[in-house]
Amino acid sequence: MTTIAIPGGGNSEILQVVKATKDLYGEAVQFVIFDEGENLDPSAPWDYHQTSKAERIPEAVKFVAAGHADILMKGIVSTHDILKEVLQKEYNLRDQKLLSHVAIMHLEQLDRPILMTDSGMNIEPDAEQLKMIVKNAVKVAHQIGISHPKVALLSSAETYNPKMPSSVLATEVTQSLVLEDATIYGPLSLDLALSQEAVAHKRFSGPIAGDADILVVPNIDAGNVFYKSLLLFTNATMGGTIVGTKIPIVVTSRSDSTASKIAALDLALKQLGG
Ligand code: COD
Repeated sequence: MTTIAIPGGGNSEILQVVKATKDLYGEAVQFVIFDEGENLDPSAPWDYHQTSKAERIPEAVKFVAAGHADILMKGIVSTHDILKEVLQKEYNLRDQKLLSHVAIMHLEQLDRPILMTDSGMNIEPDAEQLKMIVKNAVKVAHQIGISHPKVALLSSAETYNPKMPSSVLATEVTQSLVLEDATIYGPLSLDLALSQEAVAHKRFSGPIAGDADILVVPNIDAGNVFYKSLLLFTNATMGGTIVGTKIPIVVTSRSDSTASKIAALDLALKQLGG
């Protein structure tokens, strides 16, 4: 049985996700909600803990840190607030030196899921931080069954340009990070990372050519604009998790569809080996 704690989960959007997840997984999952106000639906398939508005995040994180839940999932609360709480040393929730955001994207145009990192936590990573971000994402790729992921370090073009910080960052990481179980390469533009047509058109050749499994964005702004563009203008299903912690953390945003919220939860369950 997997227990999922959700601060700010006592609302109709999260209830929909809870019900849909229970339909999929049945008794294998249970939900514990921490929220202000009365239980919206006493017949809902969740345990409801009524707290003050200020205490819902700390109470949920304490619950997870004490080992009572396997996954922490963000309800309708701020991402910044939940991340700040998780980072508090007293909870001892860090597993890796750097925590990072990994999202899964199911795009209609591709026959495989793509991971994207970090569009949700680290704001402006330097090369050392980007290497840790890559390692965290490679681990997730292995957990979802991609044994040798191709990791594209995104920039605006495929060439080194000392005036373009993302290309400098990508070059530094490509030159200094070698993993046995992944191919890491950049700078690469998004089209050359994902589109065989673009690769053919530009006559590009390289270790990654239209077949990336992991997209690494240079900073949170690039990642967030990319993520929200897909969300607004395509039928992509996408969900994010924070990794590098002892337990996966599901990060959804209010505007995500129920399908996207379930995709995020599914990604977290796979990280547990479920
Ligand atoms: N991994 C491990 N430790 C970290 C990390 C990390 N990614 N980030 C900060 N820390 C540690 C620091 O070393 C320090 O010990 C402590 O946490 C506080 O660090 P600060 O002061 O640099 O950071 P905060 O507390 O102001 O903010 C950390 C956040 C993760 C909350 C911040 O980076 C943030 O707001 N990120 C964006 C989140 C967001 O808004 N996402 C939604 C939009 S996409």
